Amino acid sequence: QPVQHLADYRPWPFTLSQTRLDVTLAPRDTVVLTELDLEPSDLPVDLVLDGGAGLRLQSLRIDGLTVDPAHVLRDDETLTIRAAALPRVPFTLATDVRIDPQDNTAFEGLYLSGGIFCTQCEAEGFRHITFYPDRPDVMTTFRVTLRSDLPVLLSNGNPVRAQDGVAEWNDPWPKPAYLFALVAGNLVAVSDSFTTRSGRAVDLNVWVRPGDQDRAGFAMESLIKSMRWDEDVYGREYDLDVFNIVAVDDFNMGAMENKGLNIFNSKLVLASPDTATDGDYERIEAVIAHEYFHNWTGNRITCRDWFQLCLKEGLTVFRDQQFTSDLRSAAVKRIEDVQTLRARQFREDQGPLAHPPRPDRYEEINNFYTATVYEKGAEVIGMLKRLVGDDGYARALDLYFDRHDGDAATIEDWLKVFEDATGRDLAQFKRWYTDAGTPVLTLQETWQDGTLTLDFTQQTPPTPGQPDKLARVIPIAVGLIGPNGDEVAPTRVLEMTEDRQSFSFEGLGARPVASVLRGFSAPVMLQRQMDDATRAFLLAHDTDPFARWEAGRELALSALTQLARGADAGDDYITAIGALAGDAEADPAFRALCLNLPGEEEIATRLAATGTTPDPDAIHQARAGLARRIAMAHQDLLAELYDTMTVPGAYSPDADAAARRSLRIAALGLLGRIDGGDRAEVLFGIAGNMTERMAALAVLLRLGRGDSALRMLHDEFADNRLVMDKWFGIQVMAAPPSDAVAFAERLAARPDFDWKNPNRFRALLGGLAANHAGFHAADGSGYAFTADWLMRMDAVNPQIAARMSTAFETWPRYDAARRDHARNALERIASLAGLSRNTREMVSRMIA
Ligand code: HT7
Ligand code: ZN
Repeated sequence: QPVQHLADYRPWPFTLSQTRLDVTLAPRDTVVLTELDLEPSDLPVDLVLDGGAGLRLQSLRIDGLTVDPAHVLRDDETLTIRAAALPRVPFTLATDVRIDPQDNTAFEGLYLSGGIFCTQCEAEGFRHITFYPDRPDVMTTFRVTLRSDLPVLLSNGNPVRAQDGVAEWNDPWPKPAYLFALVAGNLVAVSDSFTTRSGRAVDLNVWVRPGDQDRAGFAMESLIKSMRWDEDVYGREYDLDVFNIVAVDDFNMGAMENKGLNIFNSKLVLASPDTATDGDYERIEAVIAHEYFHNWTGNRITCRDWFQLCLKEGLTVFRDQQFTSDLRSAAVKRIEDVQTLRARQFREDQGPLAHPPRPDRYEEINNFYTATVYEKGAEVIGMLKRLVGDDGYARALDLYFDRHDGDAATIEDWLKVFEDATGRDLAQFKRWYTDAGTPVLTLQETWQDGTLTLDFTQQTPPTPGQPDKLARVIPIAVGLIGPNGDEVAPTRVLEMTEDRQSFSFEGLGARPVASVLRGFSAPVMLQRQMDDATRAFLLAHDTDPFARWEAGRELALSALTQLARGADAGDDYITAIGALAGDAEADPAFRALCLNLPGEEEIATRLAATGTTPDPDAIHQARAGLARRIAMAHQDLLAELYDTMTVPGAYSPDADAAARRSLRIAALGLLGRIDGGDRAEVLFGIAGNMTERMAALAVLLRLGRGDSALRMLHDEFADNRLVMDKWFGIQVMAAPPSDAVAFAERLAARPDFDWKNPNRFRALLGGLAANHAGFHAADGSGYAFTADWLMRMDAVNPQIAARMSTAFETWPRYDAARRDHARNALERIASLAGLSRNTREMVSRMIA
């Protein structure tokens, strides 16, 4: 498949009014009978269907008659019926295809996971099931018959009948093939019901393997909350009689929003206090919501083509972020989202894989399910909302649903509803969708005669294929804090549209401190001269929780980058952070976020952005040293927090309880730097929940004294795949960097390193990539180990290999010796015979 270009979009020259599938399931030789009701366009054109060599075609008929083979062409990716063989009136095309789900290790199309037949069709998986116009703008109704002896047979839409090994499903809502799904297996359900606000009764089921029911209740609660929230906040109701969720162990991503039949990675469904952490619970709640919200933003309104992916993903991430903010702490959620954005999207934007939220070319669409499409796509919507206001946003969304229900839409359609609903011209704003790169916003301040002037400049560094960038619209939320710590000007959103622009605040009595980019009002990097005393002032007094946290973060980064360069620093930070940690008025989760030092990757990013080549070992030492100094300086306070931030009673994953645990764990992590791990040892033995056990284990592993805890965890949970994934991951992630690669090698040699399972593979390889100084070991061993495994995985599951190759995306910023090792590793992958399109595209972009 050659490079795909946005500019080449053409509508499909046929109309498809219904798809009927009849599937007889078997590990080998599954029979897929497909009937497509087609109508040709006016001009005679060939009928080109997607579907490659993996489909064994038994018969091809038009209106019951076999198509003359002379008119049929096949290549590796398509089947073509020449125009001469097609009727000029509506006709039915019937195919009989055989496939082997048992051999499908790529988990794309129909495959088997632990004896469960299931499908993954986004983005282009349906073409591995049958010949089809596998593109999102071809939407039709599906009627599906499933035949199997397995007890549970599910597909999209409403059940029509189920008896004697045959189940029929009818989906009345037209949909593209990527939303098709089927599941068949020995499954049991946790069931409930929901009545929509217009009175439709909906049966809800979360299907899991027998024995897992007692860990599916939280997923069901989350689903019900999501359904209610989408009615209350967006006025969106569910539109079928049944909503099914199925958990499977082998899944390439987190979950999939198939119409009425969401399929989930089991790690995002199954949770109990002894197996899942608070973070797992919060993520399950958010992903259940995300997939449910897709029913409107993605399914009822889908994407015209895959270039528009952020139309559904950015909006749905934005909606799930709003949902979590409403259910939990909005301030904490915003800080967490910004941390994720910086760690994943800013990193992507600074390296060779940078691309716009709406790319205009790709080779392999699966490589574009990225932080830029998802998280930056959500940030762009946040900016739109800030610019048009809450009312304008609500009007625009109502118009979007009214105007585009049933459509396969574009980013242009999306922006047009905002223009029409609010009267605003969004031509310049559109650059956020079409341009890659993170703008650098520079601020200079002047104070004269009671007027504070903020002079901003914006500049976006070149990214692959986009050397020059024009100015964007940047909403900059600003408030002013007076010298006594009171707010003298509440938040005001400045709209920057030029390369340089000044904004003045007049009539001020004394010089205030500007609190800039409140709420992280735009996804930019702010550069501003500020001394540590002023940062500490904002950390103490800012009324905007994000800006307050950010002041502490800047203080920490300022200390850490100086320490990593060999300078002496950190005293201001240590004093300020002690005051905040001891502020009993502040939310414990907020205090925990402030106490957690920036990670090594983030420090490296900051150093690189300010022109210093990051030294992973020096960064590791600097961070460990500062953590130790904080612990020494505040040991009484930290010990008190550790002792008092307990949560009485039975475990609950709610925000308040999780907040207390997060502060307790933050204290534990720091105390572990000076108590030799004694508290962690005790906590690991007595904690009744996985959150505290994992935190304790991380402390012990960092100190090289985790063996007995690891043994205990293994003895207790050897049969629990999800806990064992944690067991694999944390050993490498929390290992002293000099041991990380050796540990990874030892773990990879174990018989229970079931590497073809994406979760297990990600646990180990992702664990190593997350150990910054371990992955970037000076001898190149981290790179070599990772490259070896990527090559092995590529032959089995190209999506996973390509995705994990992003461990290398920052390689150009390191020293020459590391760069040589990384380039060698990437070149070794590039030269592998038979390398998949997925990994080839990623590696060639990284070494371009
Ligand atoms: N829309 C879903 C994306 C997805 C996916 C993409 C490529 C390969 C496998 C996949 N599994 C799921 C998930 C979502 O964003 O909601
Ligand atoms: Zn999504």
